[in-house]
Amino acid sequence: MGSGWRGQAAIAEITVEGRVAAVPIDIDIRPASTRNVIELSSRLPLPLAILSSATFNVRMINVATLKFGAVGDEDSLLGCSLAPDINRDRRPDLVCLAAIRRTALAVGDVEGVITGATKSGSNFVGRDDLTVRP
Ligand SMILES: [Ca+2]
Ligand SMILES: [Ca+2]
Repeated sequence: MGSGWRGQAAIAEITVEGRVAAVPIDIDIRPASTRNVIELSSRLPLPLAILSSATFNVRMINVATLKFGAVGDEDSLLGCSLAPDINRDRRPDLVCLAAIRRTALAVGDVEGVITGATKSGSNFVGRDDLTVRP
C-alpha cells in the first residue's frame, strides 16, 4: 500500500480569461457500485471517494473546503478519511460521507459535483454520474 506514491505532485493550474479554473479530478460516488443510485428517502450517508492520480494527491486536500451536491457548493459532507486505495491504482484515496438531504439532489439529476481546494489553494472539481430516486 502506498508504494506508488511519489510525494506531492504539483497541480497544473489552467488560466481561463485571467481566472484560475478548477482542476478536474476523478471521484467515485458509491465506490462499491457502478450504478450510483441515490435514494432521497434514505437516512444513510452517501459514500464517495476522491481519487488520487499521477498529478493529484488526496493528501493535499484541505478537507474543510469540500462541498458536494447537485452543483458542488452544498455543505453536505459529514467527514472524510484517508483510504488505502479504493480503485487499486496503488495511490491513496479519500472517502467522504455526505448527508443526502443536504446535497440538494433531486429526482432527475444525473450528476453529482464535488468542489474543494488544496492546502496550497488550488481549486479542483470532480463529477460522477448518478441516478436519484425518491
Ligand atoms: Ca460508483
Ligand atoms: Ca487509488
